[in-house]
Amino acid sequence: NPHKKLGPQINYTITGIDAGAGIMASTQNALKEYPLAQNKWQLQTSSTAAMTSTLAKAIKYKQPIVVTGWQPHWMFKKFPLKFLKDPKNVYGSSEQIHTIARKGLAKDNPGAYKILKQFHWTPSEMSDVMLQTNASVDPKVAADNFIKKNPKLYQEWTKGAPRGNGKAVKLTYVAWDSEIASTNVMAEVLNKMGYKTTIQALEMQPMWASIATNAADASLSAWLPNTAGLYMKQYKDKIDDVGPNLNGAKVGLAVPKYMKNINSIEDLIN
Ligand code: PBE
Repeated sequence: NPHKKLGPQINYTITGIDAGAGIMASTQNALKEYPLAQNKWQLQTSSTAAMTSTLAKAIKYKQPIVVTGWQPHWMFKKFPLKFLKDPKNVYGSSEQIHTIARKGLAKDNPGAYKILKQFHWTPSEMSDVMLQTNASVDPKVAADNFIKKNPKLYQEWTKGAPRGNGKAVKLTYVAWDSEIASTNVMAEVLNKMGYKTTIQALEMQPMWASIATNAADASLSAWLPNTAGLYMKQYKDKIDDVGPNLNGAKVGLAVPKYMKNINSIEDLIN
């Protein structure tokens, strides 16, 4: 019923993901700024998997739901979703995903560093890998498939870089679908170039710390300037910001398109 107030229908709840995610911190800010919290709204912590499965169920029955949403992610391909307008710009307009490296990597391993620096792709290229893994293809196989299909990209990324001759590279990442995709592609690219790459999934804080303390070489998981902004602020003197590996990422609140009267975060409290 479009004339019924939204809040009571969904228990004033925004369905979120894991507590450590930047989108959760941004949503806490949104609760204050709009002000949603003052109007009974709350953010429910869960996981990406639980959020997408709750979303799938709501969409199946055309029920209202508000989720923490971001792109690139297969949820926007699989479900009819729209971002809510954010007139107070709490989530920032557009995000980039950056590659960060430990200080000293450029000097110790200039070949791997060059490849990391030259690695750049589009949301739709990243989505190709994510859709494969979402269809249960092993991430390593999905990465390999992608490289085979995109020899030109492989050439661009590795251009002018020396062979690795077994030199070790350790990548850390946060196990979001997007970073599972990028990290596995990078590992396969480095391995094809003769480097010996290991990858390790960590929570957000230890991932940043691993680069800042030289425990790992690089990570492709830094959503900036907003989503991981607090970590960048904390670690910016202790890491090397190699630069963006993807432009045009976006973070915010999302609802199914059939919620025609809800188009802005401000509409949640009307
Ligand atoms: N995300 C996906 C992450 C970054 C990648 C938007 C859920 C977050 O920290 O919120």
